[in-house]
Amino acid sequence: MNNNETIFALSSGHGKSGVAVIRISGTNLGQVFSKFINKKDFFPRRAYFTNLKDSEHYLIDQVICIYFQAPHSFTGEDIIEIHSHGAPAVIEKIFSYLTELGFRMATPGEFSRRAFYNNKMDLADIDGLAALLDAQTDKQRQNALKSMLGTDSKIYEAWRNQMIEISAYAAAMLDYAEDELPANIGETIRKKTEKLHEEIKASLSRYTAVRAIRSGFNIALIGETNVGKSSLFNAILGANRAIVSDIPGTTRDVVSVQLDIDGYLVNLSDTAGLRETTDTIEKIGIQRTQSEIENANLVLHVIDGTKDANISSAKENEILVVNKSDLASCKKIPNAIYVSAKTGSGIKDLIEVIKEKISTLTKTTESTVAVNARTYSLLQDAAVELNNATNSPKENYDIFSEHVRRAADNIGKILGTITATEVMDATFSQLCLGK
Ligand SMILES: Nc1nc2c(ncn2[C@@H]2O[C@H](COP(=O)(O)OP(=O)(O)OP(=O)(O)O)[C@@H](O)[C@H]2O)c(=O)[nH]1
Ligand SMILES: [Mg+2]
Repeated sequence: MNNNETIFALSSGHGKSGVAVIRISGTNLGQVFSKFINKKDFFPRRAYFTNLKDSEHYLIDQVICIYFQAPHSFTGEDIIEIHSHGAPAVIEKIFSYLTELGFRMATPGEFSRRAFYNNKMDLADIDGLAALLDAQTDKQRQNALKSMLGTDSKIYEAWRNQMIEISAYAAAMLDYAEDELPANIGETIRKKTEKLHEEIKASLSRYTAVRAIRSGFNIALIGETNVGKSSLFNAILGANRAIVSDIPGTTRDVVSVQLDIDGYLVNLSDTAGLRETTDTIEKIGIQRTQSEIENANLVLHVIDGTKDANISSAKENEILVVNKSDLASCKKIPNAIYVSAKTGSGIKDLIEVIKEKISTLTKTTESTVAVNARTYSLLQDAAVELNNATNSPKENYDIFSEHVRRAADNIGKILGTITATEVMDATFSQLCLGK
């Protein structure tokens, strides 16, 4: 990819809108800016209202232009922002004018790639940016923002620096006499390595919670047929999405919706009731229910309160919900939530319990790195190397040093300090055009 080319993209959303923002990034864009605003002198970071004209001096649109001078811009290059009216025809016309000027449309993630090469962002920051652009709920926004603003990078950087230092000391032990090195250095670096190993393991254990914040908590309504799962699903949603009937086996496929509960994104699924069946389609539905249970962060196990249930306690990550409590003969099960999908009683309490479960699951994520799918395996590799280092023979410091160095390289890959092309491509391709 030629980095000298001037690129442009629509940075605002597609479709009809009041204002569209088109960004142009390249080197020495001062003259182009001067032409756009028809002024010789101008200041960076100042909004100029102008009649933007094409090469034949026909008016394209009345726009606002801002010039960001390198290196004080998102990409670290010169950037021009054009704020035009948001009509698709205006955007098209500006694009064809920019193409005439010899600029080309950016590929997805190309702006961020340039920001990375110009040391404006590391890969952990870009992961955060990608998550922020996807954020639908407030917690997702907070979590992504933390990564994007470099909080995660600082932790990774500190880990990596310690590993490099440990590895260097271990290597030095081979070349220097004991009295030339700090006292007890062997023991000190082993202890430090163990501590790093513990910290990384703790971060890895939070992966599920971070993933749940980023992609949503999977909550599945399960139970026998006719207990009122679909009715509860509709009651929680406040809308009639799933079909309800008194025929057992009504729901045959998984019906899912996304909800915002207390700022957390929740994927709520209604499933086919569990029972022995010979019906081929219902069997497939029941298989799907099983895989929903496996993927669920939380299961709402629904029981019909009018029937004798032989369940007395909830499993881990399960809430027992006794439905049809409006009917008289409800038997008592400890720790279960009593609701009526019909009258709506108890639904609020159920939502409160769901909120509590989510907040317990996410509590541990507050102050550490947001491990995502890309960083997960790199952190795992680093943990394995550190473990190998601490288990290496006491006197064999060259092997120890090599394992810790490799762990440092894995952390380097998270930040992009050490990059493989595939890692970079995967990271940037998460982003949309104009970022
Ligand atoms: N009285 C009363 N009836 C209910 C309540 N919830 C559901 N029902 C009735 O129970 C029957 C079954 O409800 P569904 O919501 O379809 O049950 P389901 O668990 O989804 O059933 P399947 O999809 O067949 O597994 C319907 O006739 C509902 O009207 C409730 O809280 N009280
Ligand atoms: Mg149903």
